[in-house]
Formats: sequence, structure tokens, C-alpha cells
Amino acid sequence: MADRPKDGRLIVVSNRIPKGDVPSGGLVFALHEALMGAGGLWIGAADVTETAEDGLTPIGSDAYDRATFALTEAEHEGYYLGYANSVLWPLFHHRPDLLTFAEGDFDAYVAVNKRVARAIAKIAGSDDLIWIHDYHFLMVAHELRALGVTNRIGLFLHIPFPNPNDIMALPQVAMLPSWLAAHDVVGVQTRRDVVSVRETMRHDPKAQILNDGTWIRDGRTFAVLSFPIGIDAEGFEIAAREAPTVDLQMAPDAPLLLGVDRLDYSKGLVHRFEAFDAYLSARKPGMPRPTFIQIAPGSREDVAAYKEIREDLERAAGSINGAHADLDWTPIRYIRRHVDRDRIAGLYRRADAALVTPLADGMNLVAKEFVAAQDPDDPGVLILSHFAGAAEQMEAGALLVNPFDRASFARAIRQAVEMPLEERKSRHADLRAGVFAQDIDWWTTNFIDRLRAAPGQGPNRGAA
Ligand code: GDG
Repeated sequence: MADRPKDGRLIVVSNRIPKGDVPSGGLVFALHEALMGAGGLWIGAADVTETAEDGLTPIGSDAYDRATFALTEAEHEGYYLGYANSVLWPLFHHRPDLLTFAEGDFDAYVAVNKRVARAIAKIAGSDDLIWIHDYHFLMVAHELRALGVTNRIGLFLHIPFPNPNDIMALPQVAMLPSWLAAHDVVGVQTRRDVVSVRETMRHDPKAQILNDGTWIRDGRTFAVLSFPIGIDAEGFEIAAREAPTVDLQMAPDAPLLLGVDRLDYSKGLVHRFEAFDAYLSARKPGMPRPTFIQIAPGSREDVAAYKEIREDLERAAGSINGAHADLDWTPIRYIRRHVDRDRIAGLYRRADAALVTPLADGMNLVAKEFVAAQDPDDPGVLILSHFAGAAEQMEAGALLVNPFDRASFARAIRQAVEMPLEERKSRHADLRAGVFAQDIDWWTTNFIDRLRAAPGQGPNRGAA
């Protein structure tokens, strides 16, 4: 493994870790960028293992080291597909109706969180910074404190935080404040999420908020702050400029609308298709015929709710195309396969509008990638949902929509397609300045600096 810097190395933990050379996907790509700058050790889940042994298996070493923890088939089902993605994910995306509690899932989550904590406790030097990512590991810091680890520990939650009503549907709700309080810094994407965490902490009789906004619980202080994640804006702009041209077989004056999302019920894809349907229905004959390309590679296909959303979406695409298509025109092109990053970058640049309209989303990197990829002299328009975390930073330049309100969403599509060049340029300039200033380096530096500066005050042994 690489040498440890004198002021402590960075230990990052996330469920997904790149096993090959080129990481893809929002979180993984962001962490890769962060570690390229800071160096350190990245710990993630192994592909399923035979036995659940303790310890870490090194899987690569370059600008930073990578290692995996063991995960059995049964744990993959209980911890990953079960508690993480059928309980926490729907709950944190405001969908308590989709919760599926299965016997043993929480036990698997506890077992994996404890194994990860034991592995970190064994290798962490006293000055190392521990940075935990996302809802898969909410208990790891609490376990580390129980093992006597006094290092500074940060948590960054990439997804939204539930409101105080929804959180009551979590059987383990009473434990949540002690899990959160075991960190020194709890980072969320938006100010709205900070308010939601605060609401949950307020219901905990052991927690107290101090005048400066930090919390104290069981003698430890911790901060809850927003750190909106950014992208490698410069890299994306270059990838978009240099992307291979794809012949889309469209009329030169036909507007191109683009959506890029993991296939997930939180992304509002059916609502988006229906709004596009409403826009097409209101379109006057003779107006340019738009094409809407939706890229939505499948994810978590072993979870029932994901099979349902896929079927719903296929039905919607088929019926909308059936109603509006012509011999030489298919309005919706729905692509379920993974598309290479440079092709996506090229499509972003070519698109006249991006539809980024989730029903709930921690941030949404696609909104930022689209802006970085556009030609500033002839930019497209970002149509952005109020419910994307990105709306907090991008409301001035984007066309904000409520994805549940089909008629006004359809009007926003029309406004985007017909927007004059000067307005497009001024909206884009505003968005671009933000995306380039608050990029992935800005995010990493902010979080790490804040974590390093945390007072840190020893273990929280035995706190419940
Ligand atoms: C979580 C939070 C938060 C998608 N399809 C393809 C492809 N993508 C890439 C996009 C983008 C990424 O995947 C998706 O990122 P998002 O931010 O939209 O969403 P999640 O995966 O749900 O990520 C989210 C994020 O964490 C970071 O904190 O913003 O709110 O849910 O980069 O470009 N990339 C390629 N082919 C595809 O087919 N190459």
C-alpha cells in the first residue's frame, strides 16, 4: 500500500468501488476524483464471497489504494438488496409506501456494518481521517466508537434525508440519532436536508443543539452541514467537445430533448414521459418534430419495485409513441443499455434541452454534466425539478418544474424548445459559472477541511 502522509491519510468507505480501471456512475466517479487529489485508501464491497471473513483484501494500488470487505450472497440480499435498497432508499426518497421489511435484513445490515468497522479499526492510524459514504453504512461510526476509535469520522449522505413523518416508518428510528452522533461531521447535499436532519435530532431527548448550530449528544459534539456535490466540470467540457459525432437521423431543425438516469422510481421517468406526451398533444401541425432520447440503464433489478418501474416505463413509451409516431418519426427513443461516457457527453452537447426531473434526488449530477457540456455560444436549456438537490444551486438559470404538474411541465418543454438565443446564453452563463466554481475539487476540499478542523473528542463508548 502507498505511504501514509504525515498528517494522516484519508480512508474512504463506500459500497461500490471500481474493480476495473475506469470508474463510472455518479458517486463512484466523484470519489475517484476526490482520491486522485488527496490519495489514501478506498474500501468497498467485494463481489459476493463464499465466507464472511474479517479483514480487507487489497484490489489495487495507484494514486490511492483500494481494498474490499467480504460480503456473502445472503448478506448481499439482506444488507444490500434488503435493508439498504428496500428500506432506507425508498424511505429516504419519500416513498414509505414502497418499504419492504424482510426478516433478517436488518441483522445482515448490522453484521456488514460491524465487519466494516472492525476492518477500519484494525488499520486506521491515529491521525487518519475516516470518510464514510451513504446510507449503506449508517452504523459504522457508532461501531467504531464502541471499538474505541477516536479518529475524526465524517459521513456524507448522497441521497435526501427523510422528513420527520416518514422517518417514523423506520423500525430502527430510535437508534438513528446515536448513529448520526457518532460522527464528527454529517454532510448532506442541501440546506433542506440539514433542516430534515435537525428535525429528527430534535425528537431525541439526549440531543441538544448549541448556539453555533452544532449538536451535542453523550458528551460528543458533531456538526450537520450541507456540501452540495459537484462534477469534474472541466473534464466533462473537454469530453463533450471531443466526443465522436453520432448520426441521430433527425431533421436539422428538429429539437433534441435528453434524459440520462439510472432506471429508478425516484427519477420521475413516467411523469416525464407523460409531460412529453402532453407537450406533443399540444403541438401544432407544421411545428418541428422533437425527439426525446431517454437513456436509463437498469439498476437493482432484483428488487421488485425496480421491475415495476421498468414495466411502467416501457408501457408509457409504447403508448406515447403509438399515439404520436409517424412513418419517419419516433418521438421517444428509450435506451435501456449503458451508453459510454464520451457518447453521453456528446449527446449532452448536441441536446437542445435536458429533462432532469426527479421526484426526489440528493443532488443529480446529470444537471451539472449537461451544463458543463453545452456550447456557451449556442447552449441548450436545463429543465430541472424542484425536487432535485441541484435546484438549490441552479434555480436562477434553469427552468424549474414540478414533475407532478403535467400541464405546466409540458409548457416548460415548449418554453425550452422555443427560447431565444440571448435568454439561453444568459441562463447558461449563470449555470456554468456555478458548475465550474463549485466542482468536485471544491466539494472534496470543503468536506475534508471541515472534517480535519472538527474538534474531535474521543470515543462515544456504549452510548445507545
Ligand atoms: C447518487 C444520488 C447524487 C447514467 N446513465 C449512464 C451514465 N450515467 C451517469 C450520469 C451521472 C450518473 O450516472 C448518475 O448520477 P446521479 O447524480 O444522477 O444519480 P445517482 O446514481 O442516483 O447518484 C444523486 C449522486 O449520488 C452523487 O452524490 O447526485 O442524487 O442519488 O454521472 O452521467 N453514465 C454512462 N452511461 C450511462 O448509460 N457512462
